[in-house]
Amino acid sequence: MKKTALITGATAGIGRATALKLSGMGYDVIVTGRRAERLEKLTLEIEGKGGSCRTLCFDIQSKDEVDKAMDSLGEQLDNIDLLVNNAGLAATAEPIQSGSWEDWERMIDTNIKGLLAVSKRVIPGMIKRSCGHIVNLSSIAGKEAYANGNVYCATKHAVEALTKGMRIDLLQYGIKVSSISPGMVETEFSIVRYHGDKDKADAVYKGLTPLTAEDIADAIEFIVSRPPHVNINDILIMPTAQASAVYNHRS
Ligand code: 8X3
Repeated sequence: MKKTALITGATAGIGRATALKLSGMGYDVIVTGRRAERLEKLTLEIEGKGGSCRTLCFDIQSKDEVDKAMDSLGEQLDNIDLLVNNAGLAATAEPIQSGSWEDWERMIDTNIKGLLAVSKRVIPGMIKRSCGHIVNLSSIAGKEAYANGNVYCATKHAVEALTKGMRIDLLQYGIKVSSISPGMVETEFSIVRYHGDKDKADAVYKGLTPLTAEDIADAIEFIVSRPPHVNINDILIMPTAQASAVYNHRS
């Protein structure tokens, strides 16, 4: 029987690459995001390759919008085999003394509360069927704090704690819980972090070869294709030119 995967934040970057990868592996995919046009484009691309794709357009920061979208899935909500909690962002790179409350809330509401809102609706179906797999997108920022990372790092540390807590609570139901923790990946991530300043975003990756969204999708393919008795707890994945959150080798 075909499996179903729900991928949040699939309009771009890692979420989009993961949706394409999972569809290529034979999953029926449900892709979520705020930008309807991009979701439609992704659907056409997946369907053009013979895959099946359903879109849910909502803002993950709103619990009401999440609940409405999840309700619209009807029976399919109880039959999600794989949840990839990808939606997340860094909304700023300011020191703690000058960060804005709005940016902090956006990160907390997306990276922590959004992940919880979607998981809360998907987990009951997994429990009913005593199977399922949740893959949370963490980050090197979930392992280390770095200058000007403050609240973003805190949200990713929270994702780490939630991954561990979910794994313990869901153990008795045979539900796998994994995380993947990337270092530098060149996507729209830095453009969002620097509020659209492309020069600042480009400077982050200047002089080194960052990871691509496809590199992360490849690692997710590995995580989800292990045999039933194997769970990958976490993959910490960095560009060769990055040794830690702060040590990079630039040419
Ligand atoms: C994204 C990677 O290095 O900006 O989570 O924290 S980093």
